[in-house]
Amino acid sequence: MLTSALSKKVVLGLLTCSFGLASCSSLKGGSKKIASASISATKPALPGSGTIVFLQKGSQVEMNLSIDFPSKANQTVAVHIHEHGDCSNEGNGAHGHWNPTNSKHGKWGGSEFHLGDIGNVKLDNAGKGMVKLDTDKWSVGTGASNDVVGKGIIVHDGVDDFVTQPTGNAGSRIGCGVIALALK
Ligand SMILES: [Cu+2]
Ligand SMILES: [Zn+2]
Repeated sequence: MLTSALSKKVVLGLLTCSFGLASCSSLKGGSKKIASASISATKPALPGSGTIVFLQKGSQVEMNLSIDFPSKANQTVAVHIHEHGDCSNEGNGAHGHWNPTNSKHGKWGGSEFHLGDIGNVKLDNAGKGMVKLDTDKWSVGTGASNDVVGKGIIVHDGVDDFVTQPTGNAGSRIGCGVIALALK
């Protein structure tokens, strides 16, 4: 039991540390909460993968997202947290954007936005892209309405216009993952 918990921690440590030194040092505290999701392609014609990690550090949550969709090289794709941790039916099981504050869809940090509105990710010429976000608007493993655990992460085929309600007109869903608590 102890051994498996420890090895899990080491694996996650490596995963998180690959995103940067700040995440590595914060793991040393031992009491941090981490949630993560592995993102898989929903359509065989548009292969891809990704990882998202949420690390709670005091009142702040640090999010690191990394995606790799070769067919979308040199393009921009929208990524949101959706309300259900359900990737069935090509990601449509995740339903709409996670919106516990009953806000309008918008751009993160704007006057109004969903708590799931991570936004657009620019992919490089290999189809890889990364986003880092620090916020006190989310929590990890608290069971509160702003807890990211149990939600879905969706990668879209198109760009979020930040205006169209309630979706941002971001197109179909090409990637999906379920956010789960990784360790306490
Ligand atoms: Cu979405
Ligand atoms: Zn939204």
